[in-house]
Amino acid sequence: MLGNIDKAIEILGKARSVVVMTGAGVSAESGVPTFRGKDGLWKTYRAEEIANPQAFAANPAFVWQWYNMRRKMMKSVSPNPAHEALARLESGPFKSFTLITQNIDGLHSLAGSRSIIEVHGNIWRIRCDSCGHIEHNETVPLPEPPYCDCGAPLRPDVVWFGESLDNEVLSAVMAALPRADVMLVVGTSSVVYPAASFAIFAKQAGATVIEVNLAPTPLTPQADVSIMGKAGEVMPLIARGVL
Ligand code: BJW
Ligand code: ZN
Repeated sequence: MLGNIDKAIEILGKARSVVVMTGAGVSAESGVPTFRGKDGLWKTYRAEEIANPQAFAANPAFVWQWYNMRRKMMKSVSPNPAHEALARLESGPFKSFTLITQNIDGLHSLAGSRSIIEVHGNIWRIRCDSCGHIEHNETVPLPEPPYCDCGAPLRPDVVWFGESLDNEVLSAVMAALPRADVMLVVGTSSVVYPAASFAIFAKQAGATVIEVNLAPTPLTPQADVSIMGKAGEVMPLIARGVL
């Protein structure tokens, strides 16, 4: 593992433009359960069965039970050394540094990262698909479901299966990827599209891909450097070596 960390430090040391992509594994050491693997079930339902617009239309109360449970849990957690190391890395000697996250928990922002693109939304915003109302809301628990003034049920402002990513968000991602010298992919299973395609796109545009994960993923064969380890242990070593 140390050899590959040294390689990652050397590559990042020469980079001008860095794009980081994070997933649930980065928040795992803060106590936020990941989606897949042994933690990925809630009342025997998979995330795919709850995080979709059909489930919400059929049973908004059920979907809100899941979100209330997760909002309560996410309110009680703090950034871990992986979030903190990524925030420090942003102040490194780079021309540009963009952090793309699939996480909706807001922990990168709490850790001090500034250039963040949240591709799957944020659990602390709720919105109305009927009238377009959107608000920041940290109340826990919310009614199941909460209702908009227009009478429609409010939903979390997150991206569910079968829904498109926000156009402005995608534009920001597509502006960052082709410029990347290095694409650092941390704690994601790389199975959910289109997010899983971002590292492949960056690699095809010339980026060196570094992956940090506890286990191999579908991206691993394409990664130039693969570091198997805990994000909370590996990222501080990388940040210390680069800064
Ligand atoms: C650690 C660690 C530690 C643990 N240290 N590492 C192309 C091909 C195939 C399918 C599709 C495709 N295009 C679209 C699709 C359909 C679908 C999809 O991708 N399905 C696949 C599952 C097959 N995609 C969509 O529907 C997307 N929309 C879309 O494409 O729109 C256009 C379209 C519409 C209709 C039809 C076709 C196209 C939207 C996807 C939205 C995903 N939303 C969720 C929920 C967000 C809200 C919420 O949280 O409530 O996003 S699902 C869930 O998965 C969440 C995550 O962001 C996302 C990714 O998960 P992540 O972060 O990778 O977590 P895990 O748990 O999977 O992995 C954790 C990793 O960490 C593991 O590898 C561990 O080893 C590691 N780890 N501890 C380091 N300490
Ligand atoms: Zn409304």
